[in-house]
Amino acid sequence: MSRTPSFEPYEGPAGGWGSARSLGNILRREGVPASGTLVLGRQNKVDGFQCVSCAWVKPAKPLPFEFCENGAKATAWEITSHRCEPAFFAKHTVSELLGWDDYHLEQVGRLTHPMRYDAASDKYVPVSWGKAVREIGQTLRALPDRRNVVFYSSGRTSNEASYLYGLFARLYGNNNLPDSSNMCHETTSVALPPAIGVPVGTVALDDFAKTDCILFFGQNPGSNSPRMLHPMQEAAERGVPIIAYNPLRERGLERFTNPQSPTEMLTHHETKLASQYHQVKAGGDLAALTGICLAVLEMEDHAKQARLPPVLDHDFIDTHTHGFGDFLGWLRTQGWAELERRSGLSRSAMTATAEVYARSKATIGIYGMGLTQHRAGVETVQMLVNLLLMRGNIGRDGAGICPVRGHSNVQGQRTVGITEKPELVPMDRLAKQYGFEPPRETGLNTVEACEKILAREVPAFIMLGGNFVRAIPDRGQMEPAWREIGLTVNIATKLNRSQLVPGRISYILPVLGRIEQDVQNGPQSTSMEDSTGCIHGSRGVRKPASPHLISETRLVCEIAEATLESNPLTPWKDWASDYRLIRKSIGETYPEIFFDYDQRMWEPGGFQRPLPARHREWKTENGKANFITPKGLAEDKDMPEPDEDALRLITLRSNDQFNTTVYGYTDRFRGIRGTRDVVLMNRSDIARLGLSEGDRIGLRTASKRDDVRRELGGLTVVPYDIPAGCIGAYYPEANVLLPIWHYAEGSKTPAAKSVPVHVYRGPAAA
Ligand SMILES: Nc1nc2c(c(=O)[nH]1)N[C@H]1C(S)=C(S)[C@@H](COP(=O)(O)OP(=O)(O)OC[C@H]3O[C@@H](n4cnc5c(=O)[nH]c(N)nc54)[C@H](O)[C@@H]3O)O[C@H]1N2
Ligand SMILES: Nc1nc2c(c(=O)[nH]1)N[C@H]1C(S)=C(S)[C@@H](COP(=O)(O)OP(=O)(O)OC[C@H]3O[C@@H](n4cnc5c(=O)[nH]c(N)nc54)[C@H](O)[C@@H]3O)O[C@H]1N2
Ligand SMILES: [Mo]
Repeated sequence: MSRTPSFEPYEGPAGGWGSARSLGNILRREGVPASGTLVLGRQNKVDGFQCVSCAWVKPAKPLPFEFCENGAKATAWEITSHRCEPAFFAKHTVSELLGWDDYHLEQVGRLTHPMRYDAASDKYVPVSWGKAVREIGQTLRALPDRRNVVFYSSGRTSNEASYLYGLFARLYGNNNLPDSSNMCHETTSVALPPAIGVPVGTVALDDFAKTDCILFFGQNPGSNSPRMLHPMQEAAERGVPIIAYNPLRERGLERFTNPQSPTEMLTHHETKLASQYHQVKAGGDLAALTGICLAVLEMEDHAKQARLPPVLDHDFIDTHTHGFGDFLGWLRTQGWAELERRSGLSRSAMTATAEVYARSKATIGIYGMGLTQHRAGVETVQMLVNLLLMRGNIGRDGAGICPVRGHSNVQGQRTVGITEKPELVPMDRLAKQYGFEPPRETGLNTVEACEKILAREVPAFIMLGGNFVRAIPDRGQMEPAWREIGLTVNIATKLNRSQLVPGRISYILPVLGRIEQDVQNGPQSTSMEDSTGCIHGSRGVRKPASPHLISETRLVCEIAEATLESNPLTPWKDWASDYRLIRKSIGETYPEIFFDYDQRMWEPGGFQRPLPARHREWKTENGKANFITPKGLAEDKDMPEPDEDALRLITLRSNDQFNTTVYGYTDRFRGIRGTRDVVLMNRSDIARLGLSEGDRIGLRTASKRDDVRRELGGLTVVPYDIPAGCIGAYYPEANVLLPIWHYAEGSKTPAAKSVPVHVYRGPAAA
């Protein structure tokens, strides 16, 4: 692969030929044989497997190829012919591997054998499954204090394995079940329940066909949920306005060529997507949304004066909502100058959005990390709800709120009990079902688990998937602390950095991926929930990468059995042999959602969990949808204000990665090739700071709270169309700059989209 850096604007659309070429490259590189490409035809189909990439809807009537460039890359990554075997570990010390980058680590291939860290040789050495599971069980059992043992999971794990993992943690004695969603849509899970009574979005795929306005805040479908571009394209072609708020001009929001349409490909047909594009300042959405609400209110005032029909949906507001009076009072005290300053947008831009919104009969509000990963993330999501409620846009066809979830089963895990919050779990039912007294104390979320690790108080950390050490903030401090954990268990499919920072006892336990056949007592299937609350079955189709792999579900059962007192009500062996029994148990714990689970999960399109807000039943404390007034607009008290030189760093995903998995060094849509070590900067900032294009610089966190040095060097300055004062750099490389205390208030989601930093010129990093 060419690693000569180049920076040239990309002229193509999202999708199109660029997408077809990029996919061809990765299939070749991963050595996927022709038979492997047949696997793609089973992706997201009834009786096939659910894509391991994002959580976007799996439609009832799929396309012939219901996958996108990045979904196919994720498949190729899992079915790769490369292997990371004991011979590889025999050749390399862990210290040496620590110098490798994320791309090269995962590129070694699929893990094949259980491995245990040997401190004397600084290498991982093979171990038998029996020995590994026994030692983990004995170590956990022997711990004098179980309160700070952590059970992390990443959002790819199936409902079946997740349910048992949550049960295991609770039987063990705590609710320390942080998951990747703590770093991502936890803000959604905290913001939505008091507002509309559900923790998830209310929009179904059908709504895209019925909507007449789409508002898009801080989500990048071209890279992170490309199948979403199909319903968006259909909407755009029907003339539906799509309004984007994003500091960067993301190609996937601008134009799209459907790579699955021969005509579009041959004629280079492009659909223009966004009809308005507003480059809001990072963290400026609370002000921007307030501005749109204020403009709607001004239109209402004007309509009243002119005796025109009202702009607000008064019937809806009166019948269904609470808090409108307070909200209105607050809104009337907001001044345009302040809103413009904080959002970085003009009054006319916000008013232009309001005008389209006010004409629409059914609006969908979509958002992603651009809203959730900020200090005021919770209030910002609630402000988007306020805007939708003003015109009754929740609980009606073609309308609603649509958080675009990340990992393919991150939503389902939460539904079946992966949470540190005991109030979200039917503990009384668990108590009865399994004859024990579940812990009622709130457990640790991701940030709190990190704090405990920094305080050297965590004796053991189990990681069911993911790459925790690489994904979390404050890596510089976390890695040394991580080494002092007594036991770290990495349940994984590929080599990653978390495994290279071993605890005192450390294991790598390799498991089957979702695309692989899982045969226990007969072939098994699992299930996942997509972004729209639909739950689907999934059946692996490929031969496993190695005969030594076991399934995640079985592994959870084996570790639980080796750790816990035996209990006839928890039949770990039976569960591991036949996953239908797990689904039956899930159905007993959650009868309202998972009745007839085994049949319904194979329905085309899956089955939708009950979402009362979809039909205007509000499961909030007061039985109403609530307008929630923010405390104020001072969006980020961690930002050193006023400080001319401080910049807001947005940590970004490229089009060639899935979280910490780096597929390559081509961020095609942003025209960045051959490197990830860049800082995207507005030309005026480059000039103001006395820099030039191509300079090598470093970033240093502007911390007001502690004197920890957080630095990242060796970055190349790339002029970019990004608002002045905001800069971009890639995640996870930039995580070393993100302080653990910089998170969204209320949800503790790390505020990865505005890290206060200063630029320094200094020695280039290695
Ligand atoms: N191929 C691929 N697919 C993925 C992933 C992946 O890494 N690769 N990750 C998966 C996961 S776990 C998740 S959570 C999702 C993430 O998907 P997204 O939610 O799209 O997350 P990001 O790419 O981090 O950032 C989203 C967008 O927010 C914009 N943004 C940044 N700051 C602001 C702001 O202050 N305001 C506004 N309005 N916009 C802002 C950025 O420019 C970017 O376009 O995708 C999932 N799907
Ligand atoms: N600065 C900054 N930090 C961020 C973000 C950001 O935008 N900016 N985004 C945050 C978000 S949204 C998220 S979700 C987190 C991601 O955090 P995680 O979910 O913890 O990380 P991933 O990179 O998705 O995990 C990749 C690893 O998962 C393992 N894996 C893959 N498939 C399987 C499987 O089927 N089973 C098992 N057991 N293991 C598997 C592989 O070994 C691979 O190395 O990062 C967060 N961190
Ligand atoms: Mo995520």
